[in-house]
Amino acid sequence: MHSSTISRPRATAVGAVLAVLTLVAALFGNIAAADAVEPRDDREYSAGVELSDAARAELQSDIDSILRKHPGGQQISVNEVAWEDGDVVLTLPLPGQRTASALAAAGTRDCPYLHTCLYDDIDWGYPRLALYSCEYIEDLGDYGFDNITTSYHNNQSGNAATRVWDYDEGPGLWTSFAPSSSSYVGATKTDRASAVDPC
Ligand SMILES: [Ca+2]
Ligand SMILES: [Ca+2]
Repeated sequence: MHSSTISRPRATAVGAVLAVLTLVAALFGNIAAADAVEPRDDREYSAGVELSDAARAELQSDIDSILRKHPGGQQISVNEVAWEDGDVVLTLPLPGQRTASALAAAGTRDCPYLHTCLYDDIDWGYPRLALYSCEYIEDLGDYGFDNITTSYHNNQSGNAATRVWDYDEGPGLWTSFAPSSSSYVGATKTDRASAVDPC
């Protein structure tokens, strides 16, 4: 909590502290309920040392399914598929992180610099689709991301605008200007994005 918080009557401050403690307890409760949730750590991913054989097989099964359904993709790591020479990269959560929204709630805006990213879950929860090229995408379904986006992180430079539509030539949903992000695009816009002009 910031020390600059406007001073309040003691009763209110105690209430606020209790509310925070309740929230923290709820978050930890969720984490405890999820199986084998581990903090996200890209170094461990690339090293692959934290994945059991079963977890790796489960993940590979998902990757294989994506490669079958969305032609032109190439697996570039244990949990990533790239299209368009790497301009489009889909990153899956590791097994055990599928219910890790509570962890993501800590705020992991992790879109690579100069990219604009769409996320399936609130608070930048994976799967994540990272876009580099400014090439207009008329069907996010080409990359398994049609009607999926729930949060976003535009980490491009120079105020670059990312525009998102419900469908090609359909109603606009939102425009973001780099750098910016949203932990939740809202009930009327979530799981609707189908076309995007990255920049
Ligand atoms: Ca979603
Ligand atoms: Ca749509």
